[in-house]
Amino acid sequence: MKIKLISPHKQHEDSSNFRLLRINLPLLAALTPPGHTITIVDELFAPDDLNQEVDLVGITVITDLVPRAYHIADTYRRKGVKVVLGGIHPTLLPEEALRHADAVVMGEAEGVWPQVVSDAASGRMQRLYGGGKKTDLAGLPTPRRDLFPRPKHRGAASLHIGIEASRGCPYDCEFCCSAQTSGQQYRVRPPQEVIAEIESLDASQFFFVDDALGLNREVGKKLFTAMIPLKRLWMGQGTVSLAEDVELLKLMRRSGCQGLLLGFESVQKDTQHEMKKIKNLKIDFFEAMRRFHGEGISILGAFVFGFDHENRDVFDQTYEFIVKGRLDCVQLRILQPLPGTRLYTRLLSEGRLFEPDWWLRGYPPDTLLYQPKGMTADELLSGYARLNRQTYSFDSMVKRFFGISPWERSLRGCLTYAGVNLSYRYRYLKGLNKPQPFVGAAT
Ligand code: B12
Ligand code: SF4
Repeated sequence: MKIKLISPHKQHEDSSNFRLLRINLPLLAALTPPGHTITIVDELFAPDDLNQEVDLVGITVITDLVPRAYHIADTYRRKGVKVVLGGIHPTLLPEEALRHADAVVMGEAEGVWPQVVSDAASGRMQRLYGGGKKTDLAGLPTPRRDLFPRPKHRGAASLHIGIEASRGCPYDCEFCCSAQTSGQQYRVRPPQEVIAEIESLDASQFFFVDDALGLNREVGKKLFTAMIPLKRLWMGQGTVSLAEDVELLKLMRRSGCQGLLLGFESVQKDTQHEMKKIKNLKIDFFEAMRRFHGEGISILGAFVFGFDHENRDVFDQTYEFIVKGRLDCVQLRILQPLPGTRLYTRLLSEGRLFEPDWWLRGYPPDTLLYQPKGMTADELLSGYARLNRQTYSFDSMVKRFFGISPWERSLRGCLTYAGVNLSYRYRYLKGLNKPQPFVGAAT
């Protein structure tokens, strides 16, 4: 069979921010039994050619990309091509996905994809696969990155290669679907297998796609120690609690860590308790930032606005922390009630969602989709817009730059700092980060 694996992307959105060579489709390709021809299309780099002759199409779907993914699926099905949908969104809403597919794979592909392919080849595909037990991460095949189309246009140099060292997250933040998709058990890949994969990469820098890198500190220390001689540069995402362990931070730095994306979510204590994410943290946010910077690790801090316990002071308090904590870069978001999360179920039962199936309409990420509680919709949207303006101002960029001493920042670090901050500023000025007032909100 000719199999095409597609990662959809919004056709109108500027994607200059962060380019990642993802691992899910290369992993799927590696799991495919021999005897089939596979192509991978990532629309982040070029739109899919919907006229190509293929026998089976597999599409990975996250909620943000549902309209485009369903459009591609419907187009192929109209031509008689069999379509399989998989990934986070079909796992959470399989019934909805089945309206646009011949088959849906729920959960991780490792245990089921070879079966899906052989069923498709013999014309006996079932409607629903998977949803069973989680994958043992020992012995995962090496993702077929060789099948990934390498972009040749400007900016291709900033492409990061995705790699994973763990799956799952023990926390259960109300707004997150991780518990339902990756599970609450934190599973790690054996460090020697991760090392072998890094050694096989023809790249000097990569990005760990793990939700919570280094959460198992013992395994994390083994991994980072073994990475030191490889002399690669990397970034990843983790939780603020990593800063509790200075030895771990030192090993991360020595293994080539350039920066981490950390979900601070909120600076207000009541909201932190509402989320249950950060309540057992043994150090405060400022001390955490001092420790990361002390090891030369840059921090992209992520904050979310619109939690029920939050009041309108949160914007000034967040800005104060961003500047005093000298955050290297900042990602600001309005809370999004993703389907399948406890937040979604609660807001739906409280009658506070403006449109229960909002993801089918393709709203931009910062649309206010529900009636807030701790402040009015107007206060939330205008406070959020003000904070964006302040955070991405040149004044703030200059003040934050000195978090890590300029003598400790490499030339590359300075250029990255400028590049990332300017691209966020550009996004904001272009309106991508401006909140969209939603018709129906009580102001
Ligand atoms: C790396 C990452 C990014 C990267 C790359 C995005 C991407 N689309 O890959 C960046 C930083 C750009 C990013 C951005 C965003 N992200 Co993000 N991201 C991740 C992260 C941390 C890892 C993804 C990954 O590679 N996982 C490892 C692979 C192996 O897992 P997987 O993709 O789930 O694939 C497995 C199965 O699902 C299945 N599978 C997947 N696809 C398919 C397809 C078929 C046909 C089959 C059979 C099986 C199958 O098989 C795979 C192997 O078992 C996940 C969290 C997570 N742990 O998954 C969040 C996550 C995907 N992101 C999320 C969100 C919300 C976003 C943003 C919307 C944030 C924002 N507000 O801007 C944007 C959207 C950008 C966009 N339009 O692409 C949410 C999605 C929630 C949802 N309901 O869809 C997640 C799940 C985080 C979370 N827990 O909330 N993200
Ligand atoms: S810590 Fe991060 S990945 Fe884990 S449940 Fe909370 S938001 Fe999701």
